[in-house]
Amino acid sequence: MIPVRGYQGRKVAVLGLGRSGQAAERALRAGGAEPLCWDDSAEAREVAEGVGLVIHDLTRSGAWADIAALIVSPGIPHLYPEPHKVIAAAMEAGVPVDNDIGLFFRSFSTDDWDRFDTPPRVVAVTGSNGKSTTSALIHHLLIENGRVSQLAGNIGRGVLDIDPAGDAGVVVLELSSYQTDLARALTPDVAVFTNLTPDHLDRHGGIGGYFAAKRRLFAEGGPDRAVIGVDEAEGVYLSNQLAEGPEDDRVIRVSVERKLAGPGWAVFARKGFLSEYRKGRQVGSIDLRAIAGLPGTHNHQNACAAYAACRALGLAPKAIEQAFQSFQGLPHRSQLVAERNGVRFVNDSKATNVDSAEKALQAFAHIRWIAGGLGKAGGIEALRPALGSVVKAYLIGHSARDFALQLGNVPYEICETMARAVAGAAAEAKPGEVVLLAPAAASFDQYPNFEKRGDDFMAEVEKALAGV
Ligand code: UMA
Ligand code: ADP
Repeated sequence: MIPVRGYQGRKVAVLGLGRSGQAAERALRAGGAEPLCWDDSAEAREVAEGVGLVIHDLTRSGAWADIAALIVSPGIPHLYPEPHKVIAAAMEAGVPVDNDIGLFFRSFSTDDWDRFDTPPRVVAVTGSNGKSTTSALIHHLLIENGRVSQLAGNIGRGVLDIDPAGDAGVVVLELSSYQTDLARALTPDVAVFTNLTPDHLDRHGGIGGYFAAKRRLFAEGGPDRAVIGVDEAEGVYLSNQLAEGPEDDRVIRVSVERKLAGPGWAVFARKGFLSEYRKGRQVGSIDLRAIAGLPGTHNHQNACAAYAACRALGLAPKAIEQAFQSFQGLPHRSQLVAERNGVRFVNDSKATNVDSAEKALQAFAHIRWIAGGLGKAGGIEALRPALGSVVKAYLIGHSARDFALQLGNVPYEICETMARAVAGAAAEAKPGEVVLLAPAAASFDQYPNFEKRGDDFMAEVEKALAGV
């Protein structure tokens, strides 16, 4: 745990008692502060009280006397669509509002650093898609090369839960726009921006607010190195703003759409080959096509971003190439779960919207596609151009019939359940084909979350293959 500095002997309010709130409470206490907790859920308050947390009703008037700061969980809106009433009251009372990320950056360095040959460094990854994969891949590349690395943030572990870093230690943080928007300190050594497509627009007052929240990672103090995906206008703008000129190698530009020429530092992938150019010369090249854990152009973008971040941390191209081979991918994202008689079974349950399902469909040829669930507005209409590689669709869940109407000429079967879909696809698949779960829909009609849906897919694959 990282004990929080700067609040010793002072009262600090904590709003939201999920993963980040609980970690913040512990870390504040460890730093000598007096955390006063609140959660809108009576059940969460009861559980918290049961484990000894101090509950303090932040909704009553006069709640803010003597409180030094309010620490807010990322899922709680502080501005749009409207400020949570507790946050509004804190602002009205002049109490500084912050989050666990701000506390982390204020508290990360310790007196021990005087004895370290190489000060610890923080790599922070943001962007609309590929954050988890890129963060996990950076962590993997470091560990495989004998470096000490810890992984936390939006990927599921509260940032204050990690251990204080030792000599040359690295912390890899996946940061969402909710987290970068509110943090009062944001000082990573290496910052990564993967890409930008519209998401979470209600929380940011539109796309401009969403981009502004992500840009804060590059503005507050400025990282030593910025790895920027430049395949959208926002990335081009950001890299231009950060660089003093074309030779400025504090910015490493990344593309999967074009060769990046010029005297600066760039990493790009074309036709499955990653290239690194610096000062006009090629210094690294990797064939990404055979890396099982990173299929598809979208994963090549993640590979380029992770490669660039690790180069900024001093890993050699060959060392990175070697470690790529053993990356298994993250569960539920392009996850190869089985291969039998030339048929691959791939779990991309995290493809909950049309954008991510499109990337999954583009990553393979000859697909038996399991899709459906709770569809989003517009259904799968926007996926039409990506359906050329689909041999047959096996439709499940609430939106199965709606999706069927939008498939054009693609053969389909309404299966309703995962069990029937997997059994049907496994029985009909021929060598060279891929049975792909990429639902293009939320899971909530049949499952508590996308993870449970992916687990069910894997269990059904195992059953289907046991019968072969
Ligand atoms: N709560 C209130 N009032 C509200 C809303 C929530 O009191 O109006 C309470 C809930 O009752 C609950 C707590 O707040 O007890 C939940 O807080 P939270 O939703 O911020 O969730 P945490 O458990 O703290 O998890 C958060 C991130 N969640 C969100 O951003 C929504 C996790 O990312 C992250 O892994 C974790 O911190 C550790 O850093 C999850 C996520 O869905 C995976 N992220 C979004 C995404 O990836 O799209 C941004
Ligand atoms: P995030 O953490 O940003 O949500 P993940 O790495 O968890 O990203 O990937 C989520 C889904 O988005 C995956 O299932 C995949 O289909 C898709 N995806 C992954 N990387 C990218 C990328 N670089 N660009 C677009 N889509 C991606």
